[in-house]
Amino acid sequence: MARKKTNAASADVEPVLEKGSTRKRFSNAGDLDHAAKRQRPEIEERTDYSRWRLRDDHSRHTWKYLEDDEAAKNWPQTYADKYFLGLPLDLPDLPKPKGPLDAVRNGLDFFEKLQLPSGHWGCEYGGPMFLLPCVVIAWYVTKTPIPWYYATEIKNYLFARAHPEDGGWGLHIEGETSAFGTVLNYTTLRLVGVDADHPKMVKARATLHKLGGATHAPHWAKWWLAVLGVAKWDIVNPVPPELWLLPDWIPFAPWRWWIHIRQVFLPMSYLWSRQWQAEETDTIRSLRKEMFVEDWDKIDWAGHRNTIHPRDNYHPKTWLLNMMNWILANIWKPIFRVKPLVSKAEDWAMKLIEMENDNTDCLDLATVSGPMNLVCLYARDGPDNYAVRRHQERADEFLWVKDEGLLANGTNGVQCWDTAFAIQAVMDAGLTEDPRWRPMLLKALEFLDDQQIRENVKDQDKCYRQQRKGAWAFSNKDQGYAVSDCVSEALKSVIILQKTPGFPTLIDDQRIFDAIDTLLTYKNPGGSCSSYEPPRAGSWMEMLNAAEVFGQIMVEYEYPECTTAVVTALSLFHKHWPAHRAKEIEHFINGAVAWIKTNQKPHGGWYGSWGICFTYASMFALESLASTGETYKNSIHSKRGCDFLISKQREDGGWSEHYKACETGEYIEHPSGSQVVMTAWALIGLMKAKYPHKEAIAKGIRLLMERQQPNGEWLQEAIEGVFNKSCMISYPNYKFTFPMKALGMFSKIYPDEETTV
Ligand code: LAN
Repeated sequence: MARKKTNAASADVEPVLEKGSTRKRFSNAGDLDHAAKRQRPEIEERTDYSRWRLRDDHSRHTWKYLEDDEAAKNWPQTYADKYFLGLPLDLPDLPKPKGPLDAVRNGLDFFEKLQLPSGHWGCEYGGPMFLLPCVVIAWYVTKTPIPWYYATEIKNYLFARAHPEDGGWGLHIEGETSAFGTVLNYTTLRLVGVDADHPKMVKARATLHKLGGATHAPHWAKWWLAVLGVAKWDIVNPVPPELWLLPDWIPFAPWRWWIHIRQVFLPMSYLWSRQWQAEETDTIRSLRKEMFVEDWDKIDWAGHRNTIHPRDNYHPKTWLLNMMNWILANIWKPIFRVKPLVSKAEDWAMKLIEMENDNTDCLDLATVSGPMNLVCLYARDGPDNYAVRRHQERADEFLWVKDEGLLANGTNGVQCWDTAFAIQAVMDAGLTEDPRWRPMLLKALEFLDDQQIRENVKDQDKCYRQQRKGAWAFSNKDQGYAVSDCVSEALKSVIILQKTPGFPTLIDDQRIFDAIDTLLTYKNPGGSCSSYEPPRAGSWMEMLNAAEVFGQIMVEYEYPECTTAVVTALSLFHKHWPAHRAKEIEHFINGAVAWIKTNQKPHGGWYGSWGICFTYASMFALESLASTGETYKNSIHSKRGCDFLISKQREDGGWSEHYKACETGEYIEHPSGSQVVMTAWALIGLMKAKYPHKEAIAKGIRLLMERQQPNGEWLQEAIEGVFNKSCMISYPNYKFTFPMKALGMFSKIYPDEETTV
């Protein structure tokens, strides 16, 4: 069946499994080498960038490559396509801003062009260098054909992101070369068809060998190599699915873990239990020779279970975990893993994966668990199972194409999150009633209306999910995981617009109450909020953190960012609906603000877990304090927070924090100088706190205006986001939304200064 011609504006849903017919499948699970020889992706120098289109099916992103000239002509590239692909937009210069509000207008003029057909803003969401390998290895072992245009741009992206000197890869795009990054990305390049004797591969391999070879990679990389058959399973520390059979009251039972580690551990444990390996191919045989410093047949696999390069060892395994691993590998596995127990554990693990399939239509939580689940389903059911094919199809939603090539995003997008901030930027500038921005805002509101989650998941208790009715996810309702701050930011944006004259009430009171009811479930005993769920166990669980490369991954923690978002959403709601659950809301807000105070560091700042780092979290914390009337003048906490930020302001008026701050817990300056995003965060914090010395703020505002381009845009600078302390992640839309918010706030607070900044 030929792919039907379409264009970005006609956002009809793609028929289920259409890809099964366009990306030809291998007809049987016979000799992959044979098939691979026929189907091995051809790698070209590059693809023709005028043929890529981003398709937006009600928020589901997929990049299409239009090989057919006619199809390309019928579906022209939009500004957004061209912008994401790094193609020239040829936009005229806008009138030079006379003041900050004009700068916001120019910014909006540009940003409006990036709004996607279903009303949201999207963007690349890359940064981590271990996600694309998850997708590609899963494709390879499940014999999912990789089209030449994917293979070509994967190669281009990974070559573009190789370290300029040693040719290796790090944990994330700005990180130093590590065994994790190099093992996984070298493997990926080989699997998409790059030859081992390509000069860049020779260089990368030499670096890998200097790092000790693949035996020195962390647990997650060893697991993927075992699945691929490049390593033997004995090199992988045990991941027993039996843990899922533990009664819920056990303090370390997996349902208490952070949702991401839970969802990654699940497929990991299933394949570990089965010691499943992909069908052997020439490439796999060759990788065994390429990736190790020792002779493959002589490697002491079990002896290397705990071998790890120091650069990858951000969170060394504790004595407790080492002891448990030893017992599991040497006593539990050989003696106690009797067949009935093993099958029961494997069956239950698969049942939990099936519930995740049902709840997300085979998309899954994020870019690690999705590909892993695909391999599990394939291992159990073979290639023609519906869920296998649906996973193969939906994996495309994790991919993104940019000027450097094709990468994998951290989630299936940033749709609801960035759309909420875009609306708030317009609101903070006082422009929501300006008819110029009405169509854009209305589309954004319609999008949030469409994306509100209307029901809890099926079998909520059985699969240990959090209540989610009335919530918004970070990306879209397909993924469907409520996050405290994503619900809050979206809810605020909806309330703001629906209370603005001229906007329709698309979301009625009952649906707003649903969101509030869910939000109230996020209250932690100490007053704070976490991300997906309230913590289900203490931080002692980090003793069992086996991932080595990440910190703070085992359980939920308390975050000033999430806490603030909830506080401000509840405050706004309470203003408009003073009667609904009023007591609880007041109690929630007071408790949360009290917690924010206890979370302040001795230097006056707050540590951020999702943005870099103290600048990000201090902005939120100062807003929390301001929401109950605590500002620079009347609150010692607010004053200390402002003084902290001011102490970090640079000569040119900007702020600049390096990602190392997230790893070390100390404020560290970025060597490349002031950054617009951090400057905006600091300014917003100061303005929320009513910092009285205008000149310092005006200096930062001037920097934001100077950095704005004549067409209204801001250029990409250093990476903005982080997770699990060690891994950075890009939020490219922040360079629009936060500077516009800061400029807009300034123009409202100092209306007379419009022309003098
Ligand atoms: C995200 C992205 C959004 C982010 C915010 C909403 C900004 C935050 O305030 C709460 C946490 C949340 C939802 C978040 C959690 C961790 C994610 C999902 C990510 C940083 C995007 C990618 C990351 C995920 C864990 C990547 C997969 C890696 C593993 C270690 C499993």
